[in-house]
Amino acid sequence: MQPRILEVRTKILKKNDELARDLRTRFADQGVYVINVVSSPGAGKTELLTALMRELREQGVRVAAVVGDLATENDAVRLEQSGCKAHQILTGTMCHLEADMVENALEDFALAELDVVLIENVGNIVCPQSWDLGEDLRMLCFPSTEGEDKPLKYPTLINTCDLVALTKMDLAEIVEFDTELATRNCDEARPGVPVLRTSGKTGAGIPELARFIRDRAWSKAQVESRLGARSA
Ligand SMILES: Nc1nc2c(ncn2[C@@H]2O[C@H](COP(=O)(O)OP(=O)(O)OP(=O)(O)O)[C@@H](O)[C@H]2O)c(=O)[nH]1
Ligand SMILES: [Mg+2]
Repeated sequence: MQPRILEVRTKILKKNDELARDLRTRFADQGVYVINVVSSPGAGKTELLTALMRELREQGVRVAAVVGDLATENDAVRLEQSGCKAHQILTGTMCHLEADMVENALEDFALAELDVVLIENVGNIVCPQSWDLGEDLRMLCFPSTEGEDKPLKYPTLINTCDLVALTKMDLAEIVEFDTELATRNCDEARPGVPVLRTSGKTGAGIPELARFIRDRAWSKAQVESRLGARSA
């Protein structure tokens, strides 16, 4: 039975990869920069993204969010407190988002009128890693409250990430989080990955994170418009 199960999984992943590739092309055509935000449950994704969207909006970046949860609209409601639009995806029993769910959710948005789309994935430290959503950047939220060794114990997700946001840094001292060791562990699991220190509660590190994203979004838009001009 085992080989048959693997065969089916391969087919589903292939279909997802094809759709993700189409989404990536669409995002490039529309000049929108897309970030897939992953973490364990409760790592502070929604808190961070709400603060981040507020900051990006104040900097003149047009941003919206898509968020996946098994149940409730809670996170979309919280994200909209930033003043930006958010769309909730309910996954039922699924522990990750898939490209077709994102594609359907995006029907709510005029992509050409956005600079950045943030996708808050379902809180899960393993499942989202093999599901490409067509994103430009995958960001792991790693909270101070989880302990420094988590990137080493659960390497699969960080292995696919381009950026780590250490979250809940306002609690670091209280829980005796060794930030230097955690940063070294991130680097061991994913050599060279940038690590930013943040707190959605206090706003620490949010301007730096917003700048990081804005710089990448602008450079993508410049490259795409140059390519567009060349092919026109
Ligand atoms: N002290 C502190 N608490 C935080 C911070 N960020 C989030 N929290 C708290 O941690 C809990 C979980 O935060 P969420 O933002 O809901 O985490 P999440 O990763 O979006 O959770 P799921 O979507 O359920 O996976 C909430 O009680 C937040 O108030 C932070 O920076 N500092
Ligand atoms: Mg959340």
